[in-house]
Amino acid sequence: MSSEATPLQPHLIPGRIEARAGNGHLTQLLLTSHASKAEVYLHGAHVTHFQRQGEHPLLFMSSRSSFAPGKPIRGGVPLIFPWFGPRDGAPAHGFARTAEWSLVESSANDDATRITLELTQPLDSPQWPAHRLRYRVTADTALRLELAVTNTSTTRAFPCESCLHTYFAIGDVAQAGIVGLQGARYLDKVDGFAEKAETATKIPITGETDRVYLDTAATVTISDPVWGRKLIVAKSGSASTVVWNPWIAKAKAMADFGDDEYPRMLCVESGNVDRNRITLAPGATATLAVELHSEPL
Ligand code: TA6
Repeated sequence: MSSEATPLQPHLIPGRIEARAGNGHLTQLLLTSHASKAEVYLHGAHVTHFQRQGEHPLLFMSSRSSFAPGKPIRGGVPLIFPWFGPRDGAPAHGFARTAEWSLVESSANDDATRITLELTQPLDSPQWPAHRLRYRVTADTALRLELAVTNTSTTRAFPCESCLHTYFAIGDVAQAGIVGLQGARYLDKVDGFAEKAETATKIPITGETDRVYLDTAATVTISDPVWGRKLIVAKSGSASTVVWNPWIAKAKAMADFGDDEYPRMLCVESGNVDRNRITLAPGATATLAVELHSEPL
């Protein structure tokens, strides 16, 4: 399922929004603002880079990532829709992150550079009601991502999961900490999905960590003492926060992830998954948004 390719040229702005052949000859959009630069692939509407002037990159990208039709990109911000996690007979994390999206809008002002990408299924299919995804990426002093999902079916409700699966670049994950989730309940995927209560004010990462925090709208802060910064994950329209680091064994098991890369990344993901999944009535729209930036520690 993908949108008809639409011409890029009308939406390009020299020096602000440019297009080139990126890795794997996939179309890559370059966003330049006064404060930052970002890179976005039409493949999966995948943000692979965001960096403010004079700072470390905000996002981690695996040096082993695939860049090929039908394959997800490893790192940056995978766009997860309409299901989260594995699914019998289908790719993990849904079809949106391997679909070819279209550039439909763009703008650039003194501070911000913005694009909107779109993916539509115009008609109901046996699996899915008709729907339209519009993903707005804004580069300014922060990286702002807004995913609007519209159920364009006139007859069918659309139960779906969505998640912005952000890989943050970290100096050393073993010295990092996650603040903002104390008191939330989570499913511990490395302990048989056992439901637990988070008691830590600052959550350390000391091994494989794969947790789905539920019913939380909290802003999360990742402290990164090695790079002397904290990463702020503010969100709206999201009840779930997922925390993931593969650690050693899982890192080795992933072909598109370097064995020695796990210390330099941490996923803090914002969405609506598991019992936080949403059901869109015909004609309804739900918007999931995050604002991501770093500050000195
Ligand atoms: O969000 C955490 C997670 O669900 C982990 O269980 C792990 O599978 C990760 O996503 C990456 O999934 P992927 O399909 O991109 O390899």
